[in-house]
Amino acid sequence: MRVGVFDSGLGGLTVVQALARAVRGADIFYIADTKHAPYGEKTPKQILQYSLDITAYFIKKHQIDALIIACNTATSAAIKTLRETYPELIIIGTEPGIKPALEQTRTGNIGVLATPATLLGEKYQDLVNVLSAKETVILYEQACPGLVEQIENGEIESKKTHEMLEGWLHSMRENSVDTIVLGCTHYPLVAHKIEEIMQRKMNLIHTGDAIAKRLLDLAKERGHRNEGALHVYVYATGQIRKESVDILIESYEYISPVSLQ
Ligand code: DGN
Repeated sequence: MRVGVFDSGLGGLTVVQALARAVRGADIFYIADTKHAPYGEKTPKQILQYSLDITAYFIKKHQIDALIIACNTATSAAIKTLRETYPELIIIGTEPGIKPALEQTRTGNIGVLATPATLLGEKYQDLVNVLSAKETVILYEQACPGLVEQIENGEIESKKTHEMLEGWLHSMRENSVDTIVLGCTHYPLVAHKIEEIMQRKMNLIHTGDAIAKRLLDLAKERGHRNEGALHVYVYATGQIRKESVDILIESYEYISPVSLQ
């Protein structure tokens, strides 16, 4: 099986990490679209165009069987059009894990951290509207502008990142939030900082494992066997910090940069 995975930068590698744990017998091609990062502050039209360009590249160069949009922001902006454009392709998107959060919370107070574009997107609003009609929970939604950039720049342990997170998490800490949805694939990289600031062990919900499971189910339906060796190839459209890739992915071939033309 040949799988294309993309995100605006490093974040989608947290999804590749989960794939590497679950999937065998596959070639995984990852594109970090660092030339256009962060997506969170681009228009839906721009994000759709980047997603179409990357998918066309994957199909032309790597003949992929499956596409994983390892980015909440791009999923909101592009999954519908991508599915209409490529009906034969397995296409899996990423969405904030509100449903698993509902299963795990004890206090009923759930935090959601995401990019501004994801929280404003139609897809997220639909998800929340359906749930809020049925469930008695309080959602503390918090956009985190600038956090993706801090992570991309290798600033995870910096004072500035700490202060940003402290500001965003303050009301969650005061209001017995016990479960936080990491609604951006970059945010698992600051999971330890979130627990430190919340001063308690949290249920931190990220979506990599659910995506890996979905891929295996769909691949099986199409007759792909989950056996053999796994190869991961990492490409970037602009700069990428190799040290950060090394922390996330144990074994991969690194080829950078790549031009989508
Ligand atoms: N990792 C992307 C997401 O899940 O939304 C980040 C998008 C961005 O570049 N801001």
